[in-house]
Amino acid sequence: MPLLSVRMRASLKGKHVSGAERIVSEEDIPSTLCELLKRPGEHDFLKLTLERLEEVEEIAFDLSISSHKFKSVEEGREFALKELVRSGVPEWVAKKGIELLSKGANPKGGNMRGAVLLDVETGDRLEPDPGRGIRTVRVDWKDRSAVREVLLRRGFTDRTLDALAIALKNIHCGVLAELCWSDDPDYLTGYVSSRELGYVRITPLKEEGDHLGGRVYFIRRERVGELIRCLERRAVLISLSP
Ligand code: PML
Repeated sequence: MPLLSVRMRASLKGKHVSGAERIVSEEDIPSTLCELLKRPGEHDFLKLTLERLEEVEEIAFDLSISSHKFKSVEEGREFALKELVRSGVPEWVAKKGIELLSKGANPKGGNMRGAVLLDVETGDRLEPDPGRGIRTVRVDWKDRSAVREVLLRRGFTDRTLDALAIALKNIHCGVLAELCWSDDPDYLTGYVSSRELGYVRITPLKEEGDHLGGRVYFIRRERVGELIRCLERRAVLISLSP
């Protein structure tokens, strides 16, 4: 059965407020649209994109999840640094990633819409447009409601559900390690993920009220073109069993 990517993004006064994506069959389009239209909260612009997918790759959910709580942002970020180093990122490159997210990675100030790509060897930024960054799209869970139920039962959140899917696709495409915390000023949990360590949730990675956040992907320069194509173009569905 043909599958479609359904993407929603909403903004208020030019500022991004909400985004979501589903990969569904034609018959599920009406219910998916209703669900996505309920999500954004206050907005003055909303764009829906529906796209028929030629090819969808299925991958298995094969990452462990762990959660770590700290008393302060300093301790949380110190732990994130250690986890990035344990994933093979040189300490100074990992520090640069943390600093970029904490100060706002957009060269024009503030957050980026997409992720920063950092060369693990030189620490150079490799996004073709550093104001936009690279967005991991065309990814979803094969059985979203079953995975959601399991994650919520374990005390995780809807954000974990979406972030975990992105982290899995990133690793599948060749990202060596990822660092992420939200730009939502009330959501203080972020994560480091890599093939070696799995999905490592860390609280807090930012102070309450802080609007700065985003994603940094640590990658190898020689694979950058192939990696960007995979992250932005290849459609991936994640299943709970192989
Ligand atoms: C988690 O709770 O597992 C971390 C999710 C980070 C979400 C980042 C985002 O929403 O942009």
